[in-house]
Amino acid sequence: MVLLTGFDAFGAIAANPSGLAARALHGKQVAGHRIVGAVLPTVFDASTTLLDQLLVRHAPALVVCTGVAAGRHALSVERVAINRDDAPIPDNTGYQPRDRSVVADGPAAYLSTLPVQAMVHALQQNGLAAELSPSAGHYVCNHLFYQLMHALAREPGVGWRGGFIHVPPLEVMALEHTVRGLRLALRCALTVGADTPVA
Ligand code: PCA
Repeated sequence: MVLLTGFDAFGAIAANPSGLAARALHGKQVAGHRIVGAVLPTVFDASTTLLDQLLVRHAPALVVCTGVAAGRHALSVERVAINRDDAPIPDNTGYQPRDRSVVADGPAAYLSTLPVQAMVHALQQNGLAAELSPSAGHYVCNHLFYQLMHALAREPGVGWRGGFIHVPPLEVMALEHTVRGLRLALRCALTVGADTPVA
């Protein structure tokens, strides 16, 4: 199976397309794999705990975590998770870490192990707005992305490929396009071999 996570509502985001898309794709098949879609709370600690539980329970072949990013106009495949929490607003429990490590003794950053170039190319070929993104920010999404890559680095057998995609708000991209894009992204990550830059 493959694991696809999204987040719930937070801050000014009343309906989070990432969580809605994960729910819409739950139980669907992609490239011979069943999708387990999960909605995580927009909470630093609890999102990580739940992700760890899902990794242990499902041992997924592929993990793609997603969240919404205000101001983005394209499906944004993230390149890198950095070891820094610096929350511009509190999470859904009121916790607001400022300039703290995600993992105290962890490496400065992890690169996504998804075929990020091929995924952006596949999305664009299918008529969707898509881009490579150099930063997942400093809030709960980057935190979860870093924790995911840290877990996969410690236990490579759990799932070789993992990474993060930011999606635009619902006012910018209709949910059906986000859902279609995430399914295409999963298919690409399951079927392409080594990633290569696409001209
Ligand atoms: N987006 C936030 C956290 C939850 C979400 O969907 C972020 O970009 O960090």
